[in-house]
Amino acid sequence: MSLETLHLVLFLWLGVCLTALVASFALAFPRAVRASHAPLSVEPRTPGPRRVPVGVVPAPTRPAPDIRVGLRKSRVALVGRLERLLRGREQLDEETFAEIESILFSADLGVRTADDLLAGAREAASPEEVRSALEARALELLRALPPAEVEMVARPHVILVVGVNGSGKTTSIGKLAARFAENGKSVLIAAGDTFRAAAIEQLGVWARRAGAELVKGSPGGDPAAVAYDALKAARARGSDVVIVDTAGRLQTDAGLMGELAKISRVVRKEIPEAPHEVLLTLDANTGQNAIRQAEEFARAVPVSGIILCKLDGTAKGGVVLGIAQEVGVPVRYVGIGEGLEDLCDFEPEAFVKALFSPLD
Ligand SMILES: Nc1nc2c(ncn2[C@@H]2O[C@H](COP(=O)(O)OP(=O)(O)OP(=O)(O)O)[C@@H](O)[C@H]2O)c(=O)[nH]1
Ligand SMILES: [Mg+2]
Repeated sequence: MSLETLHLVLFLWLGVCLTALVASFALAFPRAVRASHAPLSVEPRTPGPRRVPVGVVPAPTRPAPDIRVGLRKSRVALVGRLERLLRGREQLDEETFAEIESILFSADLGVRTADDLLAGAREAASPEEVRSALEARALELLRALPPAEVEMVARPHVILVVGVNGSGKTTSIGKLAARFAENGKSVLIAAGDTFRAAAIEQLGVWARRAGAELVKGSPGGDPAAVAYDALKAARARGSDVVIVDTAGRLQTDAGLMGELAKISRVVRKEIPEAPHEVLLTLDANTGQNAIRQAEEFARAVPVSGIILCKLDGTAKGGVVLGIAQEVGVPVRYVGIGEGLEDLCDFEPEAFVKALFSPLD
């Protein structure tokens, strides 16, 4: 064997030894070896809380719904008639004021609210200024309400939804749940309407659309027990929000109104400060009767906010002003359609501006 061949064999043998040494080191201390090549991934990843447990979350990038669209019928009824009345008038006389009052009545403002707004109209210097004087007074009425914002301090944040039959509870729960889910909150809905046969199924459809979980009892069961179970489940799972649906009931039915108080009591057993919000759904089509409903429901449970539903289908949007003046509970949301996204935050400025804006 030549000297060169001997060097080559020696060199190869050394290479084999070095490779074996590195390999055995890597087996003994895998992390150290990997760390020299790639950034160290510290701990095995434990899955974080699932923010949106079930279903498909709607795209969060869609534009906010336009309250002007929902108030179109009301605006036509109010501003359209005002414009026709005042067009070409030189001055404001008693006859004109009487007609303005009747227009306010027909927009479902109620006697007290209409008179209040009329006092604003009397301050207008000319017919052209009547609309803006009414608008200014309406805004004053709405600004007198307590602020509608609610801070979510507890986990789960518990919302009880109440209202008369068909007023929009279940639909609004779907819309609310979707909003929470879009904001990264995990939502659990309690099917507290055990009375109407198809109610649980209907709520299940909304829960799936919104990306929320559903806790249900048996048909005809005790709604308070369903709410209690839902709270327990939410605590166990670490859900952010629990929304409790309830069966529709007439505000004059003392027995069923008592049932709402019972649901609140039972919920408090599990979480003493719950429910953190009691939202009352009112159908805007019912006009002045909505005010009576709000008064009665507020007597049975501590109503913290109102969802005014179906504003898109009615010219009675002015009822918001009556609610503000006579019930004193803030309107939190406005429903302007049957879709998941058809829920507006109630903002006094935007609402009044949309209600009194000139017709296009
Ligand atoms: N146009 C329109 N329709 C709505 C709105 N909110 C609810 N609805 C419709 O009103 C009807 C009743 O709504 P629900 O959500 O079932 O009302 P509910 O209060 O849960 O009814 P009960 O459970 O029977 O007491 C449904 O046909 C909804 O699609 C809204 O903002 N606009
Ligand atoms: Mg319902």
